[in-house]
Amino acid sequence: MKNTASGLTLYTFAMSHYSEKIRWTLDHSHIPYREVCMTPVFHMLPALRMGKQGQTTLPILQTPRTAIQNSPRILDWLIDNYGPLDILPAEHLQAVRDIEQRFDAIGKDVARFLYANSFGKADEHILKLWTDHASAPQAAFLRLAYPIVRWGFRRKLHITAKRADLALQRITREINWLDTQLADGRFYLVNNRFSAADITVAALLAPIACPAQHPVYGEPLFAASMADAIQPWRDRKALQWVRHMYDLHRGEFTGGAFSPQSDRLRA
Ligand SMILES: N[C@@H](CCC(=O)N[C@@H](CS)C(=O)NCC(=O)O)C(=O)O
Repeated sequence: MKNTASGLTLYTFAMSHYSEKIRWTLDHSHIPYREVCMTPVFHMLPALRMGKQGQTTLPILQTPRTAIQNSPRILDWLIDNYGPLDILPAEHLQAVRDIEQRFDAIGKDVARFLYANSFGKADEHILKLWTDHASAPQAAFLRLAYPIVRWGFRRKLHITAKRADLALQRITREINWLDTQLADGRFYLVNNRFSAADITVAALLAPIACPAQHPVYGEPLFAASMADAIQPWRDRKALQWVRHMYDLHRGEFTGGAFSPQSDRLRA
């Protein structure tokens, strides 16, 4: 297990786009951390205990003094404790945070869309992703309980045909917005410089853009299983931009949960 001088541990799910937003922020800012990828269901108790907010969501950043749940709050903490960060420039902070908020708001829709198009069609693949970082007993439990866990996910994320359709509309609206922003030829969303706005948008849309560098969404198997669902957006300028941001700025995953020898490359 990798120790970090900073004493930061980031609790994530490999698949979580909000987790990727923070992981990328830490990697890009050269802030040392250790990443612990959790297993769905088994994350709940630790998340409740660490977050102390009655919420089970990840990411959670455990610092030597406190644990911070919720990705915008983690960025606040990083500004306070590691600022100024070049991706969170004080003079353009409001513009960056507005875009962050805008795309955080469609995170649940992206997850809903992803699971609506995977449950019942790519269950083996979902199960593999859920158990990639599990212990043997956890994996055995999830395999057995998968139908019940899937049912729980459907309920929690309100995965119905109607809500999946609404998710599609809301994602499309933000993709249209991004296309409009990029129409004047700009490369970065705020002040012509790479920022947490670009990271948030690219991370939150990664499940749809499938950038090659992403340890889950860059998997050819995942891209193939979602090919029909994401076809309407695949070649949109906005999604090409996401892949371009990954090409240019994603860099190394330094938390230790993913390496060049990761599951994906071993598979
Ligand atoms: N607003 C939260 C949303 C995080 C979130 O929804 N995380 C999902 C994974 S992408 C999660 O932890 N789901 C499991 C759960 O709610 O128990 C943030 O920005 O951190």
